[in-house]
Amino acid sequence: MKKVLVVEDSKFFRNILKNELEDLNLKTTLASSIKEAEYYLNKEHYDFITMDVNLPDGDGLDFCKKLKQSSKFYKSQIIIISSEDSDYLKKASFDAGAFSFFHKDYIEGNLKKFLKTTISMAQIITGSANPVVIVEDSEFQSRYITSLFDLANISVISFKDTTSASDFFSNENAIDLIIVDYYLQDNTCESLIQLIRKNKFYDKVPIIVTTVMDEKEKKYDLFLLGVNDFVEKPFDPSEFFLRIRSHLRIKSLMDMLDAKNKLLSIKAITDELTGLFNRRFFWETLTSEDNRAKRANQAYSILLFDIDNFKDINDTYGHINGDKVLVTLSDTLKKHIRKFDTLARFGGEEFIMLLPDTPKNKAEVVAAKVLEVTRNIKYDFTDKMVTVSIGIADSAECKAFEEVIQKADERLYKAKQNGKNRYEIE
Ligand code: GH3
Ligand code: MG
Ligand code: MG
Ligand code: MG
Repeated sequence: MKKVLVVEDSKFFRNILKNELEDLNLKTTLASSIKEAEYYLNKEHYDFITMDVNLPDGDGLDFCKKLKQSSKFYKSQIIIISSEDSDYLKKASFDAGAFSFFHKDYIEGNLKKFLKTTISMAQIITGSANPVVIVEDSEFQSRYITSLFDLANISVISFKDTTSASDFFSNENAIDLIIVDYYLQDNTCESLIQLIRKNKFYDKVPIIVTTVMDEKEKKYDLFLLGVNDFVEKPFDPSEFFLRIRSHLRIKSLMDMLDAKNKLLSIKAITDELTGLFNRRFFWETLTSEDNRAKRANQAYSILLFDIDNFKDINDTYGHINGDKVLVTLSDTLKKHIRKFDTLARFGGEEFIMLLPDTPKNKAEVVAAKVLEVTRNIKYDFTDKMVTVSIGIADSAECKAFEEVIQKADERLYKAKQNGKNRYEIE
């Protein structure tokens, strides 16, 4: 249950406030002076404070400012309540970090509605998994925005100037939203926005600019720089939450799409059973390596290998155990290849390896290693050794990459003819 502290010296208004708030299922505590309010605030946290301006032991606005500046109390949302309804006082309230401003005549029915909307607005914001970044040079404003996010249970990372923010945005940090003040002490926000939009990592993170200006041209410019929305100060919390909600929802949908696309593209190049690259990916890799090797005047090798007597394994131990051999062999070989080598499943029980910058005399060493590693794998369904035969060819002896594969295939056949569990290189 949310808690409210009413700070009001007039008994009459205290009762009005009490009645108003009680309908809301909020726990209400009454204080008639700053001193009394401090006593309650030190005992427990209040989500909201209604603050009278003229209090017997001081000024409500000053007290508001003091609370907002304190790292202990700044999270309480303060609603200034006054019998005076001037624009000056409203502005002073927001400058003091107030959450909202109410005229005393306007309380009945309206304060309740306001709090109810704000609380439910804050609760409808879902889908933010990462923090929000605030770049704001005014400590008050920064705290105010932070407190709005606190209500919505969203964590905040804040910066006071473009310099420290620039450092942050030069790196890759998982965040869901950026809120930037238009006028910053060391600069306007344009250069920072350009920097953020230059970093591809942040291209789907919405940017909202907070502003007091209503200059259309400037807004157009900012839109063109990649700003997604504007919020004018002082904020109307409900509008703020609605905007944040829609931006966070879009961001989370885009994240979902991104994750799905990533998965799809991984799927498109991966062999489902073994997790190795598939044939299609191998062809693409081979094509680009062939180009690269020609330009660099280097030779690459191809190892084409095939499990020996695999049909017998299937027939004797069953297809499931046959699959187990394919998976175990793949997992084991994956661990033994170099980072820039490509291992793929080329067909049923046939594998292919591309070794960049490796002439075939060096590839021979790799082939010997593959034979040895394969022979040493232990399976739980048989004590028998599983072996492979390998054909080796390199690009130095061929005109085109198709020819390299063809040669490797001929030598694989030769290895089978010559007794299997061996490689052939000529
Ligand atoms: P060789 O030593 O000459 O290569 O003989 P082999 O028995 O390994 O070769 P063959 O081409 O006669 O048989 C290959 C077998 O591999 C037949 C096929 O059913 C099996 N196979 C192909 N893909 C898979 C698979 O994904 N899982 C399983 N369990 N078996 C497969
Ligand atoms: Mg008073
Ligand atoms: Mg075979
Ligand atoms: Mg075969």
